[in-house]
Amino acid sequence: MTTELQIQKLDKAFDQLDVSSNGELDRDDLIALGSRLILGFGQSPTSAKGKEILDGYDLFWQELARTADADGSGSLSPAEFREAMIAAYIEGSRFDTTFLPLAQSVAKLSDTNGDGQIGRPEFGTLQSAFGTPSPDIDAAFAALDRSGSGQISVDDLVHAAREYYTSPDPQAPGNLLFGPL
Ligand SMILES: [Ca+2]
Ligand SMILES: [Ca+2]
Ligand SMILES: [Ca+2]
Repeated sequence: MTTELQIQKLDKAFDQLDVSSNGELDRDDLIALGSRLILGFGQSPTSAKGKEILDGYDLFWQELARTADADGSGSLSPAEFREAMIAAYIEGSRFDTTFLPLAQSVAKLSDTNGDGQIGRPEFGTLQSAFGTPSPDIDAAFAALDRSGSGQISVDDLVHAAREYYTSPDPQAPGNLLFGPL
């Protein structure tokens, strides 16, 4: 059973991922988002970190397209995307195989000095790539920095991503990964 909350989060995710804003998600959208992240953090797409991100988005796309492109158009409608995400990551057990590696790569990219922590400026760079408006970035940071230390650990960020994309729990802090829903 997928809840309203889960569907709300997936619909918001679709809008973020549809970089070309044409109402359909395709591989180019994901590669564009990956490139935006890489360039945002001052890396080159051919660097080790850059390649890891692009490979991660490619794997994610393959997972989504494998079963979900019902009309064979090479792109996913919001409904096809929702079904694919539910099948793979909410009802299915593919998260650790085709989503976790991507979430880890993105979190590691965001930890620019490699100390395992992500500060507000790095978090802002990350969120800007996803198109998150500034007030929402502040709200997301406050929700995820539960100790109020001014840092979010790489592990906590990855955990928040798992909660955002899969959890039915209305209290999960990760629901606020991209600000208030
Ligand atoms: Ca698109
Ligand atoms: Ca399609
Ligand atoms: Ca850091």
